[in-house]
Amino acid sequence: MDPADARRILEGERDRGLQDIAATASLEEIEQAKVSLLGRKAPWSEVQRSLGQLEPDARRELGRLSNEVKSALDAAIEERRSALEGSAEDELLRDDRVDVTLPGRRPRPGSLHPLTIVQSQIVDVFTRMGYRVAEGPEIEDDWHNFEALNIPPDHPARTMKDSLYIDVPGLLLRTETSAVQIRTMEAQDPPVYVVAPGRVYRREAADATHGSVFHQVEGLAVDEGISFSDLKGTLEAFAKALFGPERRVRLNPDYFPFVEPGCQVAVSCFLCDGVGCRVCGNGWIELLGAGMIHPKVLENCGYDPERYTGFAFGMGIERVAMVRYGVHDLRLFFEGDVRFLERFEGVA
Ligand code: 2NL
Repeated sequence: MDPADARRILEGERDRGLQDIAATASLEEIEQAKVSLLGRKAPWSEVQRSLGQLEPDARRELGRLSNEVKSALDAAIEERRSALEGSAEDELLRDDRVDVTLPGRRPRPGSLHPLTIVQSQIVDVFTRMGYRVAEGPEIEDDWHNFEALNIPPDHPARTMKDSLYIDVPGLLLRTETSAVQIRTMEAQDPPVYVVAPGRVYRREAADATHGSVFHQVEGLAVDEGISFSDLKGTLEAFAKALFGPERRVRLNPDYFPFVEPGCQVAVSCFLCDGVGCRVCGNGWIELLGAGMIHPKVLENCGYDPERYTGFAFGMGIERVAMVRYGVHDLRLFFEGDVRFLERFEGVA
């Protein structure tokens, strides 16, 4: 190869190479440029291979030029490569950017069911007075649900019309949680102070104020020397704890086979304080049934009615929740409509 041609090729390749390298836009293009400038078939390589046939002076001079061209191209390639690597990283950072100041998507909090809220408020009042919580089966036998409670065989509650029997003879869905208290008394000696919250079942046509399942809290205190005034004082403390310190209770005679005497308990209205309003009508809200435990019931549980006396009471949780939260349709408690349930977010 003519030395002048070789020089022209080397200088041309250097100029073309520096331009091509500067024009690359990606790491792949850099690799392609490197092959076309310094690869085996590149013009620079051809010159390099022909150097051996030149005169010593020309070979020395062109050899130096060839090395300079290669160093210049190598340096330009490396510089461009690191520039492109840097911007690839920039691009990645830009695409993956997270704005940590954006408000998060808030998960909607759940809420306790209003019946759960009211049940635990009621139970808490009594556990603070020293009562224990008792639970029992929802399928009961005739003894615990009726017989032990002094409910006679011909009582209407016992008919298929009012109770929900299952297809095992002698068993039914419990109609009150009294059965739990009978079990408690059978299992331990006095003193007994228990509350029994839970689901109970009645055979009733469902409407705004009736369902076939509802919830109850019953309470029971058996000890030596328990009197009717203990019953009244306890229920008064309960009414004040649940509905405010101004509340009073009113007792009217009533009949339940498992108590004697029995009464119906009303609480002075928490809205009008007994004057009469939209919530209560005449100033009083009837909330509980109660009474002194019938001696027959104590005897049925193995207690000596000459030595021990006791009181008992029962209330419907739905009824308490309805007056407390101004709910007029019982079905709202059982339908699970979130528009109703979310009103109780944060209530506890
Ligand atoms: C009501 C009436 C009442 C009782 C429940 C009871 C339990 C035992 C012995 C005696 Cl083991 N009594 N419970 C007494 C009077 C009334 O509930 O209206 N419940 C919603």
